[in-house]
Amino acid sequence: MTTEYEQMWKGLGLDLAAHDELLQVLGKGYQDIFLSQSDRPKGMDYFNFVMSEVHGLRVKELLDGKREGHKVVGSFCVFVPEEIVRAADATMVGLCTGAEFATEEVEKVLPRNTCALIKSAFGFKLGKVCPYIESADMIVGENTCDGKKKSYEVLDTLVPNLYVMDLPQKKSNEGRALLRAEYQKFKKAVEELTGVTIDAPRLKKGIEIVNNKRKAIQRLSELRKADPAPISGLDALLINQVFFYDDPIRFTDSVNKICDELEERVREGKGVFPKGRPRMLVSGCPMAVPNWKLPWIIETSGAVIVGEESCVGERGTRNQTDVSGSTLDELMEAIVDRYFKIDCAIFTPNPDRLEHIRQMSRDYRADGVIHYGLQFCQPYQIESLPVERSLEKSGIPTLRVDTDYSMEDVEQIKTRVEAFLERIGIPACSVCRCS
Ligand code: BJ8
Repeated sequence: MTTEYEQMWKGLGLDLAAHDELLQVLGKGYQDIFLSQSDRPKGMDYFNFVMSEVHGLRVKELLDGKREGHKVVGSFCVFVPEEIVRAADATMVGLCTGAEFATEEVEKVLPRNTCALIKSAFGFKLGKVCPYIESADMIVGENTCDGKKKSYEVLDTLVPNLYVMDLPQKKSNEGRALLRAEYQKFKKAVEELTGVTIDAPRLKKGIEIVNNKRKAIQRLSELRKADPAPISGLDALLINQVFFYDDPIRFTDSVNKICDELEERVREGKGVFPKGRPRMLVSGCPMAVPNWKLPWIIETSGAVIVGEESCVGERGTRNQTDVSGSTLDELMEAIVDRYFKIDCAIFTPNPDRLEHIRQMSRDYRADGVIHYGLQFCQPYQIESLPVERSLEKSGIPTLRVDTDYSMEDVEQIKTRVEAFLERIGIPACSVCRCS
């Protein structure tokens, strides 16, 4: 891939040596974590291909699209409404935030005790290794947690095209009005960027494309309720991660294809792990590519992950946008309705999230919940304590894991996960790598 795309990466201003190093680490991690799994569905071949070309062919497609007039909008958060971007014939992509990079450079502009996700976004920019941020015509920041909000002031000095969207902190009428006003402003900004006026038919089309993508993911989630699980949590997470990069129509088709295969597996009672394997729900901070550490630890410790209460997972994809409206105002209102339901921990208070975790535990028949908090992520770390207390009180065993993107604590986390599985009564023989 290196030589084929070298000119393209050079043109984007990437540091070729550093980028090469990143791809090598990524490729090795992918090989060790994903390709080493057994009984993977055939449909994962497509996602393997996407991952092998995530900095290659997909970026080329975006650049080809730009030459034909399709703008690229980069985002860090599921509050950025893709429907509006699609309505203007532009493409939305998630920006790189899942690995440590250029830490020394990052710590010159951000405090050391900033969450790994934010530091990662800066590391990819400062280390010149993210082709997506360099391809983006507009980078959308959102005022969610304090870390992101304040770091966008710094990011604004590093990129020429940052657009910051304000977001409410409370699920109140005033909060909803703020979100509506911000989405109206965002629509206008996208129209200015693209030169396209968004009318009702265009917005309807945008909504349909994004709804279809979510519908396919919801179908996948539904299939993960089966025991034995027809797909590993790692592979399901990967599909959820690709959601943010791939062409939405092709992605929808590919997810539906793998779901056909998984349906067959469920019918035949076939699974990727033996029936009765302990079922875990992972809840908490989002996991962007290549943040696979915790799921890998969980699934090599004798459990299967059956759902993610996360923005790279069900928090990000569970609700659809009502497409029945016929006017632009009705459709914009439907978008506000849909996004206002996202129960990110930046909201205060945030009881819906706890209820959602409970609901998911029941629906996916989870034996336990593993709460994933990134160190220095105040919203999720603070919320994890009442979440744990409340789940435990209602008989749902919960383990809180606070970590970052380094590999230093792998053994320590593995020991804790294994002890957790033992605590919830998983026989010692299944808490090993052989099953
Ligand atoms: S809607 S979860 S994608 S904000 S991990 S940067 S919260 S300190 S990512 Fe998020 Fe949107 Fe919410 Fe979802 Fe801050 Fe925490 Fe870091 Fe975080």
